Amino acid sequence: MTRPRILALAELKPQDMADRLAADYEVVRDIGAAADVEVVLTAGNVGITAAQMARLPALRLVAVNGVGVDAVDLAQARHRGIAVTTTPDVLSMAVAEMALGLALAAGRRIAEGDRFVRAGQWSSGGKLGLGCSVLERRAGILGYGRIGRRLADLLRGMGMDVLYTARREKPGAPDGFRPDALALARDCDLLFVTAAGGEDTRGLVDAGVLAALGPDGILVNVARGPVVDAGALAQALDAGTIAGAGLDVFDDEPNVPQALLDAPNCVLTPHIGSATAEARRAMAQLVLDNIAAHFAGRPLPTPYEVQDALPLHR
Ligand code: 8YV
Repeated sequence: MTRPRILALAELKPQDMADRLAADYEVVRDIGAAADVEVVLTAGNVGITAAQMARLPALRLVAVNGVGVDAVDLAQARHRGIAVTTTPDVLSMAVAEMALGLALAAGRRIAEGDRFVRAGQWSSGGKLGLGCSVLERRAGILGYGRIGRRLADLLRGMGMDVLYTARREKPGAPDGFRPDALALARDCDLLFVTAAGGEDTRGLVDAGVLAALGPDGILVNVARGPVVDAGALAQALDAGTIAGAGLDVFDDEPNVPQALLDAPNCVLTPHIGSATAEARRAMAQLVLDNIAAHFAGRPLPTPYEVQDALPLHR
């Protein structure tokens, strides 16, 4: 029996999940040889452009291995009636714990301390400056979607006061609402960015928001690089307008601006928020389930919900 052909613009991990994909489908990697394919596998940070879609006349499903759809041309998908699926919920804890880890690493100078020890500065009598407490401070969540709320649960469970901003106040939410990023930054010490990427959130964290966060403030971004104005952030770190930052995402991955590479009070990781074996296995399973449902003519298990794309208040 011939296996359906699918175009893979991204890979599945761990390897046994990629093997399962390859067992059930003929996996094509060259878009030039995919004019007949109905399904594209892509990732949150890879996506698919309108120009790529135009080369795929038979396309019916874009299966994203991730939750971000900012790199998918949604308008074109809608126009052509192409379904989009994502992998919600199963990665929320992984990304939330990454955000917490970055806050701890920045506030308690963990990465800096590691470099300090390895460079022999401790053994040669050096002293690392004081850090600041993380869990005894007030957290602000910018973007109260699935990941933001998972992070809020985690932080509240550890005794932190948590505030959030979102498109609108969520009735019954256990955390305090602020109407926009500026008001949130004014009232919190740790600002966690978990908002969706895309034009609506580009530059949401700007120089004004960083100034409002203040000289003891820490910024963590596990969402998308462009939500934070990287130039303003580099300046704020250099000038001491904020105390530190933890960044897992960047404008032009895998390239990181030199000013951030040079900032000692900035912890950098290579977009690994969802990169736990557990989360990646569950994500891959959802990708396989969505593709199988498409070919069987069944409802898609996790279609992307359009209301998730509404803009966040500025
Ligand atoms: C992954 C992500 O890096 O979910 C997203 O949108 O950016 C991340 O989880 C990526 O999608 C891995 O496939």
